Amino acid sequence: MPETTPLVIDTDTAQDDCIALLAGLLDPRADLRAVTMVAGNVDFDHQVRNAHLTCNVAGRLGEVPIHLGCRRPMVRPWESAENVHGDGAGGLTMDLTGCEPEPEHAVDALIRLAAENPGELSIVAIGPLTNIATAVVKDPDFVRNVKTLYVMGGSNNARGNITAAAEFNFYVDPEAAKTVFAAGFEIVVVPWAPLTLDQAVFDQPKLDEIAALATPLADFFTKVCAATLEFDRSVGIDGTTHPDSLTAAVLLHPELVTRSARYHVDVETAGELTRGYAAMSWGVHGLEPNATVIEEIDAPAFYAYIKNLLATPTTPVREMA
Ligand SMILES: [Ca+2]
Repeated sequence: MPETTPLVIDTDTAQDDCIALLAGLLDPRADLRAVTMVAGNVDFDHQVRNAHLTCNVAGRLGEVPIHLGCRRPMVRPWESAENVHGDGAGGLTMDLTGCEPEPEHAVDALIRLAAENPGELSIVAIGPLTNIATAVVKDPDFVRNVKTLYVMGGSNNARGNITAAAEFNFYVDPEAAKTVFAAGFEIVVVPWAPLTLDQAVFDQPKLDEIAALATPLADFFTKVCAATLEFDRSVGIDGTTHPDSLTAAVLLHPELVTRSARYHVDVETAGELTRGYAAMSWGVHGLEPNATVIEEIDAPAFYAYIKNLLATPTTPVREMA
C-alpha cells in the first residue's frame, strides 16, 4: 500500500475542479477527508451539484462529506466565470434526492479537520480563497494545524485570464488571497501563467485519446470540459486547461514538479487596473519568501497521470443525463 496523504479539496466545482476531485477520490495515494465548497466559477448550487456528479461518476457518491462554505467573497460582490464554464458540468444532471451536504459549515470543517491531526492535513485550494481566509480569521491555530496549503491562483510575472493582470481566483476575492499569503502557511502555488498555459493544456490529439478510453470517467471528462474548450479556443488556447487537477496532482505526486522556487507573494487589493494581481517577488527585492511557486512540471507525466486516472473503471451510483 502506498503511503496516503490526508487532504481536503476546497473548490468552486466546475470543469477542471471536477478532475481535481477525481484525483482526490480515486488516486490510491489520496485520503480525501472532505470537499469544501466556495463561491467562484458558477452558481453556488450548480457547483454543489457538480461535486455530487463527480462523486457519483467516481462510484463514491455519499462516501466523502461535502461542506458548504462562503457564498460570496469577503468584501466584494461575487463575480462568476459562467461565460467560461457554462454550468460547469456540460449540462450533465442526475437525481440528487438524498444528496444532502453536511450540516457543518465548510470553514468549521476545515478548522476541525486540521485540528484533529495537527500538522498532517494538506489543503488543495482551487477556488477563491474565501473559506481559507475566513478560517484564518476565525481560528488562530488554523495556520499552524495545516501541513501545507496548495493554492491554484495568480500568474508568475505573466498574463492573467479574467483581466490582463489577474487570474480569476485571486481577482474574485483579492482580500482573501492577501490574507492567506500573509498568514504564515506553508504554501505551494500553481500559477495560471506561464505554468498552466505552457504545461497543463490538453490539445485535440490528447482529448481524442482520452475520449477513446470510453470509460464513464472519460465520457464525463469530455462533457464537463466541452464548454471550457470552446472558450479557451476563442481566446487562443489550443486545448483544455488543467490548473486545478495539476494542483491536486503535485500534492499527491511531488515527483511531477521539476522546478520550483521560493517567492514572496502578495495580492493587489487597491489597484485601479490590477485588482487581484499576484505580485510574485523572486528574491531580489528584500522580501522574505512566503511561498513555493511551481515553475516547471513533467508535462508528459502529468498528462499520463490524468489519462490513467480517467481509464479507471468505475460504476456510477446513479444514472446521469
Ligand atoms: Ca477552480
